[in-house]
Amino acid sequence: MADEQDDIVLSELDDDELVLQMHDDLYDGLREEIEEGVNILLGRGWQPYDVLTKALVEGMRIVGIDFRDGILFVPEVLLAANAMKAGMAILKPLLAETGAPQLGKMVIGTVKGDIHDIGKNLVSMMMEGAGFDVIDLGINNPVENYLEAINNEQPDILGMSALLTTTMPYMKVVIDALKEKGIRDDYVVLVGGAPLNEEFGKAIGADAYCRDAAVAVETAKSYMDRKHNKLAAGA
Ligand code: B1M
Repeated sequence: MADEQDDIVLSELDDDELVLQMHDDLYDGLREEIEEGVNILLGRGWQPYDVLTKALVEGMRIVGIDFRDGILFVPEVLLAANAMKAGMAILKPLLAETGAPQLGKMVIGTVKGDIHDIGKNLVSMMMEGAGFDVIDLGINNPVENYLEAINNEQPDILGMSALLTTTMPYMKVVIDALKEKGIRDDYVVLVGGAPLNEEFGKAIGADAYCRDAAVAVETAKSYMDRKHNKLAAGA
C-alpha cells in the first residue's frame, strides 16, 4: 500500500477519484492524506457538509463493515478514527460559520460504558453550525453527569449517543432518572447512534430518535419552533 501511496498525487485526481482515494486513506488511517484531501475538495468549491458526508462519513462506513467482519481490528479502526477526526477538525469551523442566531441550548454526551464519539462529535458540530449552543460531556457518562449538566446549564435539549447494543439501554436509565426527579418534561430528549431505531427511542421514552446529524438538527429546530410558538401563544 505504501508504494502505491507514494505514486498518487491527490491534487491530480478528479473529484470522484479523490473521494474514492480518501475512502482508502481513511481505511489506512492516513491522517495527513485525509487533511490534504479535505483541503483539496474545499479548494475546488465543495460544501463542507458534502466533504463530511461523501468523503469522511462514507469512508468510515466502509471501515465499519470490515471491522464487523473481522478484517480490521481495534488499533486499525482507531487510526481510521484519528484520521477522520483530523478531517472533521478542518470542517468544524466552516460548518459553524453560518452566523445563525442562537436557536437553543443542548447538552449531549455518549452514555456510560461507551467510548464512541465520532458520531456524537458530528452531531455537536452540526448543531453548533445550525446555531445551537452545545455543551459536550464527552464519552462514558453516568447518569450523574447528565443530571449535573442539566442542572448547571438548563438546556432546552438533552442528547444522548450510544453505539453498542450493550450500552443503548443506559439511555433509559437516564430518562427514568429525569422522570423520578419530576423534570422529564422540562427537556426535549433526543437519542441517536447506529444500533438504535425509532421503535427503541419510543420504548425508552425519548422524544425522538435521530438517524443522523442532519436529522438531529432538523428535529431540534422543529422542537424549538414548537416551544417558541407555545410561549408566544401563552404570552
Ligand atoms: Co466500535 N463498534 N467498538 N470502535 N465501532 C461499532 C459501533 C460496531 C457496530 C462495529 C461492528 O461490529 N460492525 C460494534 C458494535 C456492535 C454492537 O454493539 N451491535 C463495535 C464494537 C463491538 C466495539 C468494541 C466492543 C470492540 C472491541 O473492543 N472488541 C469496542 C467498544 C469500546 C467501548 O465503547 N466500550 C469498540 C471500539 C471502537 C474504537 C475505539 C476502535 C472506535 C471508536 C473511536 C471513537 O469513536 N473515537 C470504534 C469505531 C470507530 C467503530 C465504527 C467502525 C465506526 C463508528 C463511527 O464513528 N461511525 C462502528 C461501526 C459502525 O458504526 N458502522 C463500530 C461514524 C459516525 C459518523 O457514525 O457513530 O453512527 P455514528 O453516528 C451517526 C448516527 O448514528 C447519529 O448521527 C451520527 C452522524 O451522522 N448519531 C446521533 C450518533 N449519535 C447521536 C446522538 C444524537 C443524535 C444522532 O443525539 C441527539
